[in-house]
Amino acid sequence: MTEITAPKSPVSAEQFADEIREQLKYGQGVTVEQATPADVYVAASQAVRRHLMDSWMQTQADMVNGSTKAVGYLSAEFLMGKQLRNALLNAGLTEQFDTAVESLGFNYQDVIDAEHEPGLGNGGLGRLAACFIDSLASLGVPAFGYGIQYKYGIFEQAFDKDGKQIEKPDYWLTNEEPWGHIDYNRSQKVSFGGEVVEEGGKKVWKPAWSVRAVPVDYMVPGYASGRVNTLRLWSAKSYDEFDLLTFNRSEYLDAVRPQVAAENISKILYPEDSTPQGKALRLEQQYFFVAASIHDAIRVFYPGQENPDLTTFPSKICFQLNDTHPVIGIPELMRVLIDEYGYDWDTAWDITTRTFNYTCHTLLPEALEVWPASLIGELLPRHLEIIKKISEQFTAELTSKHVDADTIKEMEIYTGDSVRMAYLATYGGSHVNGVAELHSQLLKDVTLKNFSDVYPDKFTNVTNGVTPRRFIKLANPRLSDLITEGLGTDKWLSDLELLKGLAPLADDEEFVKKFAAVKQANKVDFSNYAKREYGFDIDPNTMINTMVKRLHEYKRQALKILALIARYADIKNGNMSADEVMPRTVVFGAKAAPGYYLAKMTIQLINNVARVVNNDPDVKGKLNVYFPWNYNVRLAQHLIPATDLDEQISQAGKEASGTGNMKFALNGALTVGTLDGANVEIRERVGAENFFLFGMTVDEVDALYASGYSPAAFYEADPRLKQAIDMISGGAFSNGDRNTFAPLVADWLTKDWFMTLADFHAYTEIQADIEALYAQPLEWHRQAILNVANSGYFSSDRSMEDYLERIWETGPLK
Ligand code: GLS
Repeated sequence: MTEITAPKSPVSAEQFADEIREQLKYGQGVTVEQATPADVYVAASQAVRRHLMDSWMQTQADMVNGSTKAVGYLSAEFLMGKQLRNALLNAGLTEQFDTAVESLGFNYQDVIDAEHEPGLGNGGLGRLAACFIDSLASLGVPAFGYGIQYKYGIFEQAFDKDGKQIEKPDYWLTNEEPWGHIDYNRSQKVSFGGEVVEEGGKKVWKPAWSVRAVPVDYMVPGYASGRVNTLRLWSAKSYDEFDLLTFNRSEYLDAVRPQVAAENISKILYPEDSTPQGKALRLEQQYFFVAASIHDAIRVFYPGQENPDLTTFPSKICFQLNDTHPVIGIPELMRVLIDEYGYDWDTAWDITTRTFNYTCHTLLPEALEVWPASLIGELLPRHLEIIKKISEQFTAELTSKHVDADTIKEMEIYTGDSVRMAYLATYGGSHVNGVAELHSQLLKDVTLKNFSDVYPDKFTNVTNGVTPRRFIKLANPRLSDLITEGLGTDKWLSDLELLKGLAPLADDEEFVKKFAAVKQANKVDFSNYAKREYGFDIDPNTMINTMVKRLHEYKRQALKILALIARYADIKNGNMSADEVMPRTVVFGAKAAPGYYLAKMTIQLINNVARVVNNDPDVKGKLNVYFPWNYNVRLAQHLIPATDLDEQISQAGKEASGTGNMKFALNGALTVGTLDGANVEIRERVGAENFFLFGMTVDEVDALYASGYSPAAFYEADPRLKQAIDMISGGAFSNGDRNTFAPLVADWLTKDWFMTLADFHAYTEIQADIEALYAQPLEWHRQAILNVANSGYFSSDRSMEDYLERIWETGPLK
């Protein structure tokens, strides 16, 4: 007897069909007969929103009237993925929707497909924010996600005939977008520029220009919690729509210039991941959403109060700084408290430091944002003054703690010509956390060592997690059903540690066979999807070996492609007998930042290797390479459940956590990976014997650097590596042209910052173990089941519980 606890709305499919029909008529002015799938998508989405409305309003009321501290998750990115299916699941309307839509004469998949995915994030950091707000709502914790409603999300990626990446704007708001509710009546004014003057002994900021921050509210329905939180994304609008005088002089473009300038602020998401871009617009964006959010929180928690007692602010809401992007919030809250509400410095500092906490998401020093002081001074002159004063206070505090002068210099927040945002966040908040055990340790030992020496208690770890609702239930319904069958309950969806109950079933041959059948069916589905969407002919009877993530040198897509070329050469040159070759389909997915030259060249190389390999009759049926363009959440949801082998092969000490690794393990893929980021904890939990570990450790990497790393020596020493690189240099993947990939090769042979060449041998060696295991399907799937069973820890619900306990000190709404 299986226990089903998933939410189910009492509304019948007939009633839901009527609601869609009503919405089509009264909301959109079309009949069912005239409606397209896109119309039905809008109507169904509006109908679901209406079902969630009462819970949404109740949650807000309970939050404002109750005494439970809320969480404000400040993030420049929220990579939400499609909304409809997730909202239906949480509203308990999935079955009704499917039936209703079919009864209206539509194919439900067409309706689902009509949704344009909002790509308001680059990768892991933005997707993590989306998982976190899902989990907070599911735990019933009052929370706001605060961010920006970019008009253009992450660019749409295409490949040209040479395999090069081209970027196209992703105008995701072309069609009606039913999820975001624009609330003009709750806008905030955000100002920039100008000067600071003294008036009556007080500092007064006289800004030069202002924009109107208009909130666009998205419901964040919890799973089985009855709670619906808010994701409030700010959109920039101009106060000066239009200058009529200028227009009347026929200077049409000049007439709209102020409007364009203001609206530029929320126009586009920066397509950077892990590396900052020193652009004024980016700082404007950061200040824009953070300032609007702080004022919004005061409005929400002190409704209608002229003189609120803001000493209670830290008990109403705590702000989590998702990386350095929102750190300007610290001086902003100081400014608001001092200049707008008249608090003295010390009181304001006390409130501010108790309100903010900071999550660091990187180990790459260049990713810790540093702003030129001149830029801050120009855009936010009052904030620069406040930052200087914070910095002075900090220096004095360090001196009183007997920190030596050199170290104080190293720790400076304001250096005279720049402002180090990570340092400001560390000093200005109560807690700092890394996102995986190893990462948090390295933050303490290396990246923020001075700070952890002085403030050891500030530092903590919260290992990332992913939401099982989207990444198992929605992405992998077959596996979900099998898990529910195996456990006799579906409660695992809100208590993922229950997956442990699957472990004994790994030895039950019947169950293993069912599990294998699920994977096989998912592979067939993916193969059909890839054919339909990309025209690829993927053989679902081969091992599906996936590497999907942003294209970064440290993530080492280069290692994968070099090993792949070596294997291609082995097969082609007859170095492997036919039965030695385990047929593999390698699937890549990756976007490169538009200005990242070597990353873009790596994409071009992968595409050209794919072209050569897939057209070579000598390797037919043994090795195939596909690179579906425009990797996004939707593609992830199709590809992850179909993957046999996942690649997490970054250089040890560089990937803060990774979250793809968790999604794959939870969907029954095995991982080949280094001891980096969350791989370490995944391996510990799933068992070392169920994880393909290779490569140097952090200490070995450091030692090799220290001894003088020479990539060329590795090239000379390993004939297979040499052959692979020589093939690239010789033009084997560029129609004989020797120059195409020369910069990439030169970089590997002379610099190779991330030691791809040094790890090549270990990586190619481990392939034999992988294939030996894959040749025993029952054993492979047994290990895959153990991966699923022991990955329950990597639920974002658990991450949220850790934050609640270690950092936020709050809990579910009463
Ligand atoms: C990132 C890290 O690179 C990832 O390792 C991490 O999983 C993610 C979420 O914590 O944050 N940092 C970043 O700037 N982009 C990321 O994806």
